[in-house]
Amino acid sequence: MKRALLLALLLLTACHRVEKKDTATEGNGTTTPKPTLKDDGKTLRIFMWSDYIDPEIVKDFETANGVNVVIDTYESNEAMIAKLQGGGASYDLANPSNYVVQTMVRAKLLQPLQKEQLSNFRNLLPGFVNPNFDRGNEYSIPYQFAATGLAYNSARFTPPRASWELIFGQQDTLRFALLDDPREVIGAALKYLGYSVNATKPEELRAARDLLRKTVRKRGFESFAGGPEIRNKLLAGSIDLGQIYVGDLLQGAAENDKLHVFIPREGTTISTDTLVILRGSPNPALARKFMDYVLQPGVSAAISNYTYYGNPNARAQPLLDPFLKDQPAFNPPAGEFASGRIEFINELPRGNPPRLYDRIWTDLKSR
Ligand code: N2P
Repeated sequence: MKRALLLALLLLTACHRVEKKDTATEGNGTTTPKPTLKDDGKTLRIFMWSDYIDPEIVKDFETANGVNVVIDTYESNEAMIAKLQGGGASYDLANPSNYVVQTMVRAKLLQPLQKEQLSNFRNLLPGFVNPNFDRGNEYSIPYQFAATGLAYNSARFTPPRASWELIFGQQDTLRFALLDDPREVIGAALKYLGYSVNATKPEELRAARDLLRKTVRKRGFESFAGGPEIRNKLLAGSIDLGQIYVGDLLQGAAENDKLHVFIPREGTTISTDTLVILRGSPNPALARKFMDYVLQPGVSAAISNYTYYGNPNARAQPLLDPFLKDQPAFNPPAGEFASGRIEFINELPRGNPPRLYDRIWTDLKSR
């Protein structure tokens, strides 16, 4: 598809995104639980990362199946899990990142998805099947993958170097925002310090904590925010730099060519976001039907062409917009993984490490 056509399509579809944000909690990226609705067999409820699906694709599913799809959104895995554990909200599907799938299994939040019933499962790229975080794909299918970068608006500021130093270094004049996402923020600090995004050594985590404490004390630190919110702050000029999931920025860059994103030279995080059926799903059959639908090559490609996120579907690859294939942050070259520059966030070993990460995050958020 030509870029101009893509732009026109984006502008058209941008007007009717399906996600519903609850205004009562605007700002923290989650929505308040709705009273549990009695299942009518005709409603599919999805809890998903924000700006992560093409509304037309959802509409087509509704029309083809005579059902209603309700999508609520979140900005971090932690917020999603907290809401599910808080009860009161009842969804069929959720969209966790690879590194919290087992956490959710242990918390008894998921039910096996019965992948033999998914006729389109075989369309997936082999590298995304039977992943280390969910052997046999018992609970999850890959949905899209996402690297995280640093973004700016060149109408206001152009960074002299593609480095995390712009945020973590000595400078104290740039205004910046960080993702409201603990593994991303701690991961970026670890990467800047030359450590793994999955570091578990207390001394490495202490160094990241000290660096982050200094960082949020800088005059230029504006806020922790969700990806779409950071994109909007860059557009509005209220920040010079923003840590952001690359697709969230590319969605904005399609509408404003002054928005840019780069992978800092020290490296960055990447994760696969999945679809899972929740244990309390009122309508698991419809949930499975939706999963099989997004595994169709045309549907899968349309979602990535709209959201600008990485696509795990082999048969969707020829249908992806060429603009995306040229984005190094969309499809990082294999060498970037081999060198460790781009690192998958993994689940932390159980025991002390998760507590250390939690403590760093609570400490930062209370400042
Ligand atoms: C979409 C963010 C998806 C990437 N707004 C998070 N892993």
